[in-house]
Amino acid sequence: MSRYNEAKAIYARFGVDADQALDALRDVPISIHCWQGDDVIGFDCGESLSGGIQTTGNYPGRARTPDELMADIDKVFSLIPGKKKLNLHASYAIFENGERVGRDRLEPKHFQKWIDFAVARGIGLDFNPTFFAHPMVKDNLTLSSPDEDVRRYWVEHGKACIRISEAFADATGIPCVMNVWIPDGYKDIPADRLGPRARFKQSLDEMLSVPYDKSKVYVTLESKVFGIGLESYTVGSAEFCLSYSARNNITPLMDNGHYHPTEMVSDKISSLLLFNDKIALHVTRPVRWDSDHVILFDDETKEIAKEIVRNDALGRVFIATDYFDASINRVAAWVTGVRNLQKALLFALLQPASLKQLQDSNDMTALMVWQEELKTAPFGDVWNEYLKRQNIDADYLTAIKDYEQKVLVNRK
Ligand code: RNT
Ligand code: ZN
Repeated sequence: MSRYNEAKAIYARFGVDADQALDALRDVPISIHCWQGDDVIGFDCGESLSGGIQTTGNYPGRARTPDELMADIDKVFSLIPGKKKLNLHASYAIFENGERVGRDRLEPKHFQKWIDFAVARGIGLDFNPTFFAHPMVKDNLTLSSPDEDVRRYWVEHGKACIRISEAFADATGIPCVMNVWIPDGYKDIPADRLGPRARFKQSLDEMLSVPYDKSKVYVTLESKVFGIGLESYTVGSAEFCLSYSARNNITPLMDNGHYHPTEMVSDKISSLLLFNDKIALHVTRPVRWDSDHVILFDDETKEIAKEIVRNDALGRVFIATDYFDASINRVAAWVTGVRNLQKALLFALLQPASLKQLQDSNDMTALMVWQEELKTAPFGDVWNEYLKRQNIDADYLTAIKDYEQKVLVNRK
């Protein structure tokens, strides 16, 4: 008997159909962030990263041009099983023939190369306005700025991005998730907490007043607890973003690096599912802060996946990755993180539905025993079978080392 068939028999004894789990996983799209390849720098203005987020490390091989980034993304995609989308930031606009426009003037044509890239690969595109690392970010403020010129500029940027998102959806035939995150905040204790939030609210209202097709573009709003250099006050707090999303029928986005360290996104998903048709996630790994380490196959990632799967919400949660590690091979970082997220989803799909009944009949003894037994069930054999069915090599390090030697080390 093959290892997979043996594993399948063991899972069957738990009441789990492993084949069904593999089929389900194949259809779960993961929106893979483009910004792991170049340390979140982008192509539009070459500013170094700011906005309270930080990439650390200087491992060789950072993608410096659109062609390099696209080549890296192709390498990454070739090593990841299942359904993918590509998640772009506005700062990845590609200007041609010496043309250069501000972020308030971006148009779909500035992303034509990305559209062609996605269409050729049959994948969808997601999008993010880039409200950071730009000279028009004044005093760490964008949409909440008291300077009307600054605020207007970023409102126009947001509007431009909605139009671009709709063009992405039209070109690919796949809805586009457009996520709004602003870094706005203060390092030290502000004298006015209401004003900036009122201006942010006003700016979002203005941005969202552009007509767009809500079946094509899903606008999401990402909250945060604090950023580096912005420790005392964050305009787009959890309460602000949840309330705004609920009132305005947009989708809340939770990044699991954006909460106090003992607060778990896995515990928040069920509440949001009760009050929203759709929710969105940025899956990352915070190490003591929003450090954006590579996603591991760790307890919280599994718990997040379980909350999506056992609440029957695979079709209601937009799952995206968001991490940036420059201290190791970036392609390896990318692939490892996405594969670990997919592993967590598979792990969740291999949990028996009957666990809920144990809880409801208050058999907490059996619940603990089964949950622990499941941890050492032959998960690896099922994962390897998934890779085999998807024609993906289980060993991805050899291919990456080879790519490093042939391509990445020459980027000096
Ligand atoms: C920052 C947010 C945001 C960014 C990306 C690059 O704390 O997580 O999502 O990481 O947009
Ligand atoms: Zn995020």
